[in-house]
Amino acid sequence: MVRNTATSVVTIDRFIIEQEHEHPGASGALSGILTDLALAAKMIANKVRSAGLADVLGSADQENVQGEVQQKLDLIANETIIKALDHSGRLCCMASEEVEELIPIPDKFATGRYVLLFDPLDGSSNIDVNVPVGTIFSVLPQRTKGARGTLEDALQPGTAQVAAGYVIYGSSTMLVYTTGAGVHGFTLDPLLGEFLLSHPNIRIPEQGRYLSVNNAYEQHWAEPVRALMRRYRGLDGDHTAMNVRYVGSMVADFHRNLLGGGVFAYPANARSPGGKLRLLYECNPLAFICEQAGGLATDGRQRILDVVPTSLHQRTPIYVGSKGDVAIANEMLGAR
Ligand code: FBP
Repeated sequence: MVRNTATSVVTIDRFIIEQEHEHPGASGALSGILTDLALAAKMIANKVRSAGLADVLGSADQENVQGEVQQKLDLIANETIIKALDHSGRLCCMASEEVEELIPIPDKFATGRYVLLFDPLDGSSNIDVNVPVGTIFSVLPQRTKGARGTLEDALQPGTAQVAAGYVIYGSSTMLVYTTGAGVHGFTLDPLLGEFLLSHPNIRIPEQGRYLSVNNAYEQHWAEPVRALMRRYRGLDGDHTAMNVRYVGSMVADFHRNLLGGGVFAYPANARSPGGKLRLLYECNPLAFICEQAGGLATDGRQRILDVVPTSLHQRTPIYVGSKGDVAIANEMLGAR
């Protein structure tokens, strides 16, 4: 029997609309934001793919708000996202890891009731050596009343997120997102120029194979963190030894562990006592995705999504991944 497979191709646009239909009161604004982000992702993917040819590699000779040298592609990705979303009438403000202050919606454009937080190109220090990089985003509802958003709208705990996702620019380009109804992955078909549903309902294994951590900081970790890592590696206690895999590009490390199971950890260390990674642009969105896939995320004291942010560029330690493995981090680090 020949099966009709014509309807089995699900584009991201179709998927977003079908999900919207499950919420009869939805205005379509969130769907529009996701569609705009998918377009921005395709534009950034295009730049990343031709980076070596187009003189966009290397440093732009500027430092970002973290004091790190920005790569040219960081700036391009940042601008691409802002320009793809600022005129849509769906956002009241944005904030980016690459921009110190809140990004206002220009007066000439209408505003909406959502806030977009993003890291335009995570792992960008790896670009010059052709290692996968990614874009991470988080969408919050506006909580103040005015047309233009304020800092208060951006400084909400991760539990307030209505959507979060990432794009990985790897051997293929993938967009993975959640709106709180599971985690779904789409692969960019470069010939069609469309993201197609390739990984519906991603579930992270309960126990994982991979441990992703930068061991070079071991001497700067607190003793409980060192003990935890020894346990993960099967050196102490009864944990099966995990394979250490560390790309040094959070999206790539997180993505592998989401599919294969395991833990991504960036603990605090004596040099970065508050951790390195940013709560709003990196940790909250990936924690939301991980929990939606059946995993956990903690800072070692509490659930990442419960942390109440006090500043836009706040950093945090993070342990995110398979439920069974992150539970051990909670236990050994004394999380409540
Ligand atoms: P950037 O935002 O500056 O790229 O830093 C984030 C990041 O590259 C993560 O993607 C990665 O997990 C981490 O830093 C690597 O840091 P380290 O080199 O200290 O292990």
